[in-house]
Amino acid sequence: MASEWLTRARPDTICLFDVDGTLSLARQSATPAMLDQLKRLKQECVIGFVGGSDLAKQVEQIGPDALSLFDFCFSENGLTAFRLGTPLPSQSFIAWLGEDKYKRLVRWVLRYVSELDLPKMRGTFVEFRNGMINVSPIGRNASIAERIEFEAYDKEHRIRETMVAKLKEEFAEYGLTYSIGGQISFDVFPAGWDKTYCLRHLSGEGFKTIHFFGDKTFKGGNDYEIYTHPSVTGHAVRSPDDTMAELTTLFGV
Ligand code: M1P
Repeated sequence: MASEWLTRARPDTICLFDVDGTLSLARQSATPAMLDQLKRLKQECVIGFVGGSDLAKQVEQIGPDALSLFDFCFSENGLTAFRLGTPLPSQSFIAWLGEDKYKRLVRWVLRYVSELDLPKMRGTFVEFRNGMINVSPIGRNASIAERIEFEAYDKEHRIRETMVAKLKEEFAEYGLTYSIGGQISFDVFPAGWDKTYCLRHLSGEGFKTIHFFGDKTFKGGNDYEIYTHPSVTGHAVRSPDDTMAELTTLFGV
């Protein structure tokens, strides 16, 4: 058991949280009530978040104290990771895939997106991150209202699902996973670099119970793998309010 956790009432327990839809509404800020509850929870056990987004977006949502509030911060599924504010070793998507294969992939994506006829298109169709790329048919510059519109349009016209199916066919030999975790995009990363990736950073910490809370726990959702992992006690939530209610039930905080 790492000595840093001995001040917690349950030092062998960690609670991990997805961000969008679990700690906050999609791409919005966590409420003061949620942050207060997390502070109370931190007296009970160790806490961490694990999201698909990059750290900058998570800090925008959780607030400037994100790195000190959470004992573990896992961005891009844990490909970028911090323990008590200190960076942990990471791996990179581009080093894993190689420039040539990456170029073929990104050129295909941009060509495919250029031929879509969507009601609205904005900018940044591919976001290059450390551990993955994020592909958005409408573009990452969409406003909150445009996100909501696209999500509804996508539900009806299955734009992302169709694109992912075609990518799987076209790049079958690449060994990639495609994960639709948010409203306007999907993440692309090496098979196995899903949210379970973060668990390797916890080995040696002495945790007997690893709770995970997420809203996309269904098969195909980006919380599914960690939610169903044999070492994890998974909790499916419907919203940040639901997460808060579950924490009150489980920990009395
Ligand atoms: O955390 C879930 C997802 O959040 C964002 O998705 P979107 O912009 O589509 O709502 C992205 O940061 C994505 O990478 C992430 O998985």
